[in-house]
Amino acid sequence: MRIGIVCYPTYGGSGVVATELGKALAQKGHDVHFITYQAPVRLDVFNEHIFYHEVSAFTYPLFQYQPYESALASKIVDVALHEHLDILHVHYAIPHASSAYLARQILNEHGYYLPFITTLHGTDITLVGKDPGYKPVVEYSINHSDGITCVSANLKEETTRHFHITRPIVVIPNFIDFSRFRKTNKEHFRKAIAPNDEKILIHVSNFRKVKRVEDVLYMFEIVMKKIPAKLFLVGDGPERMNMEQLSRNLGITEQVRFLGKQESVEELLAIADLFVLPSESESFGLAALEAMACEVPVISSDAGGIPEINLHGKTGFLSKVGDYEDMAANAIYLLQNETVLREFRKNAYEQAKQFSIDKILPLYENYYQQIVAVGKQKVNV
Ligand code: GMT
Repeated sequence: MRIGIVCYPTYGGSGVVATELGKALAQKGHDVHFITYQAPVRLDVFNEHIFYHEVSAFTYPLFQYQPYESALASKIVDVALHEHLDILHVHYAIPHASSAYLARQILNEHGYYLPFITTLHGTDITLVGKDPGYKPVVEYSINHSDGITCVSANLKEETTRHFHITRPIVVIPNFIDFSRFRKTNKEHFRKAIAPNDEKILIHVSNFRKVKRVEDVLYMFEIVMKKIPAKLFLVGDGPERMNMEQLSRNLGITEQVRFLGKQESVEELLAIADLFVLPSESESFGLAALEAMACEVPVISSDAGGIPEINLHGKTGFLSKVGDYEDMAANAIYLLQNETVLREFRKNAYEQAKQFSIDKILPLYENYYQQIVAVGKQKVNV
């Protein structure tokens, strides 16, 4: 198949999922055309089946805001006509689904029906999409997609709760590539970082408010009073400065390392004992799944789709959003019980296997085929 993929190319869950999906499809011989404003950060391989088309929005002094949506729709039309795309897959509804809709309408005038699938990832529904400033367009473009997928059952529920959806939504969860995310032996690294055998806790996020990174620090302060421990904070974003200040106020800077954005998170996960994810809202929690694939149990909130990944009392523990004391108690319990921790590590890995790319990729391929078949009957309707 010739597949167009539209996504956010920078750091962020939806862009990562879209890029990894595209790479996996290319490996299976599909031609994959990324249509984005910048080369996706995870597009780090050369493959004869991968193509990149840059969206460049012409600027003009009259524009207070760049009309990116129009530029994207125009690029989709251009790529579809020249590369003969069979299907377009847009990740994150805003503004990708409405650009795809406009492109499909334009192409239809050329006697060419380009079916598109919209994958909803999270904040495009739960935070931004439901805002009255965007809602009518988001709702319309979801309902006029040829296919709709959600990354978790919880996000499907949220979507139908916030929007009047008239078409079926298919849940296709995010996936993990075990060739990258697996436990490796990095004992020398661990010894250098934690020379006194301290336990290592890790949090990875984009440091937005919704991630509640402050709860990671509050819970860690309780944990380190009981157990010698270190905390890695990986990622960057709007809350980073506030979190640095908070760790100073809490007097825990010696034990906390802000590592910024990291290309090889798996190397840090290889030496971690627990992953912490206290989010207020989280449609899936890909970062937690990556940790689990590396045999790291998860201490998390029970927000959104997290319970679909992190099984309470098995692969980690769930607490109410904001209950960092409970998270600390759960972490202490696991860190003080080596046998239980080992069992949880094994369970986390087994659970992650359910989301292996080998299982999830065929779900997308089958769905594409189904949508393409229906689309073939729709030229000029
Ligand atoms: O908010 C983020 O973490 C980024 C956001 C995105 O769309 O780039 O992530 C969402 O999509 C990820 C991939 O499907 C999910 O793993 C995250 O749970 C989801 N984030 C939220 O729902 C807050």
